[in-house]
Amino acid sequence: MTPTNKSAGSRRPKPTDGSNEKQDQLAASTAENAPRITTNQGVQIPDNHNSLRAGVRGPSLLEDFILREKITHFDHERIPERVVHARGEAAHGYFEVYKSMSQFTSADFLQDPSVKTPVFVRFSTVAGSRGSADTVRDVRGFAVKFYTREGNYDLVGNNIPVFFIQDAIKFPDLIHAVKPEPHHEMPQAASAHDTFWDFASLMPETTHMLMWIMSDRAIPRSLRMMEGFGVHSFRFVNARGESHFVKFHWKPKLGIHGLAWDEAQKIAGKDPDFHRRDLWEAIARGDFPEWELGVQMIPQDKEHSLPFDLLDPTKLIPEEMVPVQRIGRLVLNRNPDNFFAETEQVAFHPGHLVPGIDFTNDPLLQGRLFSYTDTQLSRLGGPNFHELPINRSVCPFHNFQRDGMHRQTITRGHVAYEPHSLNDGREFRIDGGSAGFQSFPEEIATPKLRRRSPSFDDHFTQARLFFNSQSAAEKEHIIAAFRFELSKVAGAIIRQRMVDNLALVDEKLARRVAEPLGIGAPDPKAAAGRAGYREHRMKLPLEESAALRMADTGDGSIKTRQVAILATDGIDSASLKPIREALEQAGAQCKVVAPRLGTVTSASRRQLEVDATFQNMPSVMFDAVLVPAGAQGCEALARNGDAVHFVLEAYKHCKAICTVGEGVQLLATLGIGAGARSYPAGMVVATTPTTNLGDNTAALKIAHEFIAAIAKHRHWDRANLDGVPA
Ligand code: HDE
Repeated sequence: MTPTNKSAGSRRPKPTDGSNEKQDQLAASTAENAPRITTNQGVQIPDNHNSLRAGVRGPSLLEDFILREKITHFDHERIPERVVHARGEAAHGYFEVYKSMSQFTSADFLQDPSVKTPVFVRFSTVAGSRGSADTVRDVRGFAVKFYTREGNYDLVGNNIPVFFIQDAIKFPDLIHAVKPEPHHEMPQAASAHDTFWDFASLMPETTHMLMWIMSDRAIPRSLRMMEGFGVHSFRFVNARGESHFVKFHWKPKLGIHGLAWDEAQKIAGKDPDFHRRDLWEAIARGDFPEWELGVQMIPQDKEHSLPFDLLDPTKLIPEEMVPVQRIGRLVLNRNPDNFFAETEQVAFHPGHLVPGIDFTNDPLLQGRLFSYTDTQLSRLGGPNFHELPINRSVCPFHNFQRDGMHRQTITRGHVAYEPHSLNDGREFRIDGGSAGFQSFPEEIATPKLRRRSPSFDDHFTQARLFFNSQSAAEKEHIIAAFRFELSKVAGAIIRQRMVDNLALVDEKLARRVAEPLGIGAPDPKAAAGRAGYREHRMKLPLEESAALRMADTGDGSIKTRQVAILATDGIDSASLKPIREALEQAGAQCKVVAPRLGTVTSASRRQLEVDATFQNMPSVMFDAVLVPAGAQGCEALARNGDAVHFVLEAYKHCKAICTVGEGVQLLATLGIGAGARSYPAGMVVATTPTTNLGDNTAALKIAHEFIAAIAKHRHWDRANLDGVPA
């Protein structure tokens, strides 16, 4: 089968709302396989199984241009992976603004609620290679390319609103420290090693971001369940040239949810593509992920009204101080056709701006403005990457840039400069004037120097605000994460330095982290005496910010949640049916998990289709577990180590569990039997005799309790989790 130029786009029904513009453009470059195989020059290939030889047993011939072309192309199939954010996945969709933002910005895509702007969004981890696991502890990239009618606008953000460093000049050091160590290239996609913590402990400005990265934000349950942030302060500029500082937020409709750390580590082995698969499958079955775009705006003349510097990317603006206005909606509704052509070749750049949006002097952002084009030159092999189908703007582009590697456009005429007069004798200048992109004319009268502003000094107050804002369970997770990471650090001196720094955030936090690390008590004075320490200057008007915790976020639905139904021969399918129906009606995805594929035969001789086995989809792939009734089936499950482990592990990872009738037997290892007076949070144990559960009212009551338990995401406050063997 060989690709032809026939459009693949024609297979899909076309939306009529305008969001189709990019899809139509891509269709022109999309190819289908065809039943005729040719060389790249179009010559038909007679035999794709045998190279040209001198005799059937003789040597291959150099003149075999068909063999040479095929192998040469194969040899060059790889391009350098991104130096950071190498592992990613992407989707197409659209953005629509709720109401005109003309008061604040002239950006065309933020004016008219009836316009749907096509987007391509790429999510990524930062430290790992292209083939690394999805669920590693890391910040996630959240890069959005808007194909607006005025050109491409890229909002290249992360799922954490602050960054490790304040100045771009430290970025190579940060990345060298977090990437695998240079002598043995270990560990892959992990910050839990000496070089990262050595750097972090010597750079107190990393402290705020460290708090976030040690939180469950860094191990998202799904890419569909995380926030996104522009991180830096940008500018909105309206038609009158007035500027507001703006911070961008993406708020996920499904709430912000994390994995348990033990679960994340196990998934990294059981299904390294966990997030990629989750995103792909949700879009494929029509559960389109959604985010709202939020903005925090500060008028230009209020630049210095906050107790910290707006230009400092290690600081966030608490939502209680400047509320987030939700101004539009992002929907991802189409998977890419080809990973390499789209997800790999897409080139983002914070400098891809449209009129009405501008930069600020954030020294991290300023450095990024250089880096992104530079990196595409080596990654995509030349200056024409804007011509790749995924990177082309949907509006036309013209200029006198010419030639270079892989040029696609065939520009006619003999003039490649301006001004010129050779076309028709008239003098020709084609600047846009006031119609073009206008940089905000900020006045800058200041000496040139290599120095950090003192307004960037305080590295601990916002770290403390973040820690104070967490729920009790989230705080415990942060402490556990610090302990885990630092326990992997061989240098005791680094562990000590790190907990000394943490004592400047919160002494109790530092003491708790230090406990199992075999080092001395945290010493805030030592930390304060080291280079890089700056005085705490910031006076925040709040002690905690509810918007910074993950607990109780989202619309409270269980849409797209994965529920495992444990089954084997002899379970009671009648008791299962109404609960399963209620779960599916509420938007959950149920899968029957059994010792083998095929079908299981229920107590009433019904055949139940099996979706997965205990081995190929263990409990870490699910959000909740349902154990149906049935004396014979449940006895068999209780004797099956994999089934018991499934439930234990789900319990340990604080997931909702529901057992019906005899299903309670699977809880024996947890010391939970039928008739217990109370059950741990998130456990729905229906002791109703199996036969009575055919009664819909009883079954529905159980279903609703179970749904409420799943909607809580996780029941983090279960007691004695350390005692559960899983
Ligand atoms: Fe990036 N970053 N970055 N970064 N970044 C890249 O560009 C860089 C930073 C972010 O899905 C690279 O095309 C510097 C902050 C995302 O393709 C590179 C600095 C934030 C992606 C680069 C930063 C980001 C990148 C590598 C410090 C959040 C993936 C490949 C000055 C606001 C985009 C590429 C995608 C990718 C440089 C800091 C987000 C090398 C020098 C802060 C989401 O150019």
